[in-house]
Amino acid sequence: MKLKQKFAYTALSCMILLIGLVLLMDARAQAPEQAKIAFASYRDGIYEIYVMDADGKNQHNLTNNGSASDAHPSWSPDGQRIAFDSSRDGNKEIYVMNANGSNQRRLTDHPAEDWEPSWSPDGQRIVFVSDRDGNREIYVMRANGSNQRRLTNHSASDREPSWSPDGQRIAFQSKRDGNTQIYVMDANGLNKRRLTNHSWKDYDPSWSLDSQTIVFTSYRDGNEEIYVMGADGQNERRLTDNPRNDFDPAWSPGGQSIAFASERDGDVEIYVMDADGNNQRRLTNHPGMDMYPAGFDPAARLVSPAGKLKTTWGWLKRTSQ
Ligand SMILES: [Ca+2]
Ligand SMILES: [Ca+2]
Ligand SMILES: [Ca+2]
Ligand SMILES: [Ca+2]
Repeated sequence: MKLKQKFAYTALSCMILLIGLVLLMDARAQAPEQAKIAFASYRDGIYEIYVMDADGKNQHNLTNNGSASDAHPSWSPDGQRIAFDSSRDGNKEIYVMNANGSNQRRLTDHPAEDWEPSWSPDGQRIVFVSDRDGNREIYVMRANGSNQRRLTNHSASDREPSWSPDGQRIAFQSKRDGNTQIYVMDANGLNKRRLTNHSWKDYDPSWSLDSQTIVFTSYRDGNEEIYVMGADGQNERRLTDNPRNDFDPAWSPGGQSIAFASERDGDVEIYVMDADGNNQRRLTNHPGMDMYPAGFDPAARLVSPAGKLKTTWGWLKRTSQ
């Protein structure tokens, strides 16, 4: 009897280990092996989600539905999936797809506009914008679309949420003090506070990997430029200096560079620069508008405080003991 129990226990352990390994291999099969940038492009006559290598090579269309606008890509922290918004059902909804464009499915289902998704660093939740309660507010839901609830509650427009990589805070832009400025709140929606205070608009916040710095767009110089500041709103400094618009900054998860959109060459293209603003270079070159870049770097996944693979390995280790 004891031997039988031991055999059953061993068989069960092996089975669980096998399932775990299959899940892990599946995760690795779907996540890109090298750094990628997803973005939205108008080159096909309507916005589609594209992906390219970090050096601009291998650009291809992931959504490819032709009839509706797909924009605002956001990578899951493990690189397996991309959340985005789409108007394919008549109004904007949040969708998710695998990193190769397969298995596109809807997460929200509301007659109001739902858009601008951003994944939590543990991969469990997605923060987004909706005007379902009469004006633009920030909402959060589980990554499968369940348990949707509101985090802001203000008559002014609240938009562009960005979850800090340490999971603690959500940066966003709000008009609540008259003009669009950058704010931050705890991940549960409490403790909202303003980070920028300028007579011209500041918007599009994106966090550095260490959650210490926020990159954003400002109109304070008479055209859009990219700025960075500390997570407390101190030490603002300009990274771009170009008479045309520079906007949509997105920190690469590896922390080495910042992708952004710029009109400096006539139409909107995706550019990248070092985190200090040096070495600005163009990645796309197409007469259609290319914007909303979002980076994924498999190297960053290993150092991420909420790295999903590490969790999986830990679980496997515990299970096999
Ligand atoms: Ca909707
Ligand atoms: Ca609001
Ligand atoms: Ca500029
Ligand atoms: Ca272009």
